[in-house]
Amino acid sequence: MGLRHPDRTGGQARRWRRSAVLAGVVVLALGLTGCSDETEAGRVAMPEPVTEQGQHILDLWQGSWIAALITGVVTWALILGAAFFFRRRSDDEVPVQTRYNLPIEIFYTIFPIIMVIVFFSHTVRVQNIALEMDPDPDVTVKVVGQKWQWTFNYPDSVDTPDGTNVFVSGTGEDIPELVLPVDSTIEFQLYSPDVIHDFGVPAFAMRMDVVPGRDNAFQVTTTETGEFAGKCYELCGTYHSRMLFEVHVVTQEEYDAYLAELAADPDHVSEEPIVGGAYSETPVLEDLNETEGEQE
Ligand SMILES: [Cu+2]
Repeated sequence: MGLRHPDRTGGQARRWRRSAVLAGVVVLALGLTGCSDETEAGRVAMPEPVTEQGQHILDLWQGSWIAALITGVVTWALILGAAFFFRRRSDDEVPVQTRYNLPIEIFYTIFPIIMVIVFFSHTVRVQNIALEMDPDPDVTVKVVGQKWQWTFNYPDSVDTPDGTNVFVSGTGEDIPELVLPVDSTIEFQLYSPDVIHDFGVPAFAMRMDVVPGRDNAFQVTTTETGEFAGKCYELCGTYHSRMLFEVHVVTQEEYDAYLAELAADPDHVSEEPIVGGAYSETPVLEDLNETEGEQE
């Protein structure tokens, strides 16, 4: 004797499928309508990207959320649907305890494999875009992460016969500016004289470890002017939280004027880029030392 009534089974299956499809459509519609780059909700909490590479990273981020939501709806429908439609209805009628369902077994074997392939291929594609290096960038900045601030060198940026380097170096109380021209490809070459730091700007949707003895580098192509916050992303010691900097993306004229201004100040000029941590002994603020005991 069959344990389930044949008529009811057909109706149930249809109803179940209909609710699953409906739930999927609702979530997909919500996901797609909220998916505008204009709002933070649409960007799923990611900052508005101001580089070409950042836009690709945002697209990957949004696409992954949509795929994850669709997967979530299918999974929730299977869990809740199974619990509801195959629940025990009376003491006389015990539901079937084991039964093969070949289509579903094939589905949950094949579908995750397809998901992994899709996620993986898009991730690799965007990673390759984010790490692509133009052999001839418009600007090269030699970035030094040192305990516990940043030094930004602009080698060969000023027109002098010997290719003078200009630089700025921050301290715990003096947050440095990183000034970049808009619509330009910028290469960041990363140096650390001491421990591992991590150079990142949320608005670029990009960051990279700054590892002693290792030549890490990446490029961004700026698309918008503005002021953006940057910081160290690797817990690197006592004053890690002070490793902040400001990024100013400006017009080419403003950028040239800024470099000329630095070049006129002997405190910001050196023959060679300062990458070896000559400024790593930057004295930490006295008041920081005084409050150190309280912080710990
Ligand atoms: Cu650091």
